[in-house]
Amino acid sequence: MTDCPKRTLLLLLLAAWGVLAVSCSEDGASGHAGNGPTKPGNTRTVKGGVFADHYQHIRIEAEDAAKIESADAHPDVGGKVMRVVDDPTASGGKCIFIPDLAGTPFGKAGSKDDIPRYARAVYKVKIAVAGNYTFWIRRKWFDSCGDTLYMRFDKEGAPHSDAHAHTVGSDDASKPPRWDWSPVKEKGDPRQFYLSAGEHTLEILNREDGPRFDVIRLTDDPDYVPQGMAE
Ligand SMILES: [Ca+2]
Repeated sequence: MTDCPKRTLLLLLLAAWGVLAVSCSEDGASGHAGNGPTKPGNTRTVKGGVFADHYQHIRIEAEDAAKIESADAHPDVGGKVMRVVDDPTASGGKCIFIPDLAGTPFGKAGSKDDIPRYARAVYKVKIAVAGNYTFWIRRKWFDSCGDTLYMRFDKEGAPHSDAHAHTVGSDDASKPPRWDWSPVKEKGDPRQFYLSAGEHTLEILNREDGPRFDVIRLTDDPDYVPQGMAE
């Protein structure tokens, strides 16, 4: 019985620790505001224990664009330059596709089309926490003349390929082409875009013909590298 006060104190300390632990966990989980649910796979181990990842993670299915504005493709291809297609190898079973020879903003698709053909997919992105974000896109390039896209934030209405349009791609010569992730790069590293809290417009614009793109990821974790479908 002489142990009782000590035992009570121990229990109180354990209870306090439990409250603290739950508080930390909830705080970390609430940091995952974005356009899609974030799964527990984003937790990471740091010195002294395991903490919930406090970074922002936004995941967008490419085919869920707020709108796609596209010129008609070259008549030999038909349809639009940029279109949503079924693809069993894509996340959600769909991706956006720019067929080979459909057209480019430079007026060349192979050797038979000298008319500029513009296309873009537009996304509305809600940023909960201002910061420097990296942009990743799950894509399947076609060939060395079909392995780039443009992207830009908050420049809707600007000329198609102006200084605000960043090229993503030209980074994988795998044959056959494969699904993989590309960031916008700056000096070899993923480029960081400062995004204030609030809504932003993200555009993916055509540059070459042939690419498919499937999922977009934005994160303020500079070390994050998406794998697989990054669900
Ligand atoms: Ca998809």
